[in-house]
Amino acid sequence: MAFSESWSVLEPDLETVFDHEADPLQALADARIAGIALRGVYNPDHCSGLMQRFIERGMTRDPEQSNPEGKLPSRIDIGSSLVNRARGGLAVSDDPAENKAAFLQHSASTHELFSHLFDGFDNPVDTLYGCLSALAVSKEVKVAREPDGRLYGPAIFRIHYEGHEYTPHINHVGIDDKLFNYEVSRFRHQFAGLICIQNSADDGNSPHAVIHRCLWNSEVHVHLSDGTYHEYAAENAIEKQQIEVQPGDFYLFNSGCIHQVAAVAGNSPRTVLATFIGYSEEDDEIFVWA
Ligand SMILES: O=C(O)CCC(=O)C(=O)O
Ligand SMILES: [Fe+2]
Repeated sequence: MAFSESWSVLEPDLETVFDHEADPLQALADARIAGIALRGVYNPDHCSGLMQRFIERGMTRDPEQSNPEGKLPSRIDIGSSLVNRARGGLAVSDDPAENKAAFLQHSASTHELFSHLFDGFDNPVDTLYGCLSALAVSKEVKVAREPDGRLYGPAIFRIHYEGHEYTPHINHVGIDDKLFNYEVSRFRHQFAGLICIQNSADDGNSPHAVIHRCLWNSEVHVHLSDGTYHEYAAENAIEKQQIEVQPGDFYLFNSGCIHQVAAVAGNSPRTVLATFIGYSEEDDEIFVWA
């Protein structure tokens, strides 16, 4: 059986990926592969250097700080999140136009922050975009933007503390979030592209993203909403694949496939540099945002 017919993770380098798939992003869009991992694209020492900087500058909390009643947030973001600002906990209004203006303004501040945040280290956002560009065949990878040129935030650091879990879900601006007033809703497929910055354990017990070979459909939606997805997956023998990564590894998957990450345990927050990616077969642009 050809590698591309098996539901696996392509790795470890670009050459291998292109050996197996002439157009790896199309393979992801078709859910023929679970994901792509490119190992060691970012210096692990710079990963730990950045974590230290975030704590020193008060951008995230020191995991040693006590959290007796578990009241402190289990996830801290550095950057702008479209979904959180358009319709989630950081929305400023009930008016979608006001939320959009506020999101784009916040995104501008993220561009300013990221222009100096990495001073003294390699720029991990550039590394992530470089990986995507290398994987894109005849398409141009760009920071997502509105037709008037206003840019979305280019990427986000998500720092996950003890207890933080992603139960099975999808991420798709059109299908799931219904944000049709944003340019990124034009894309048929949505991917997630990340760099692992810190695992919550280095003994193999850190949680990682698990991708299910199951694209969103209305039947699955019902099971996701009523909490019976696991039963549905077992009954239908849905394949799944864990994308195991180490600090400095890039990984990419179709976020329109059901995916999950188990709860973080312990005092080392699981940290990723994360993006979403809009992709359509016939579109010569690939938009990236967070
Ligand atoms: O942290 C991860 O590996 C994936 C989180 C996630 O669900 C996503 O980026 O869509
Ligand atoms: Fe997700």
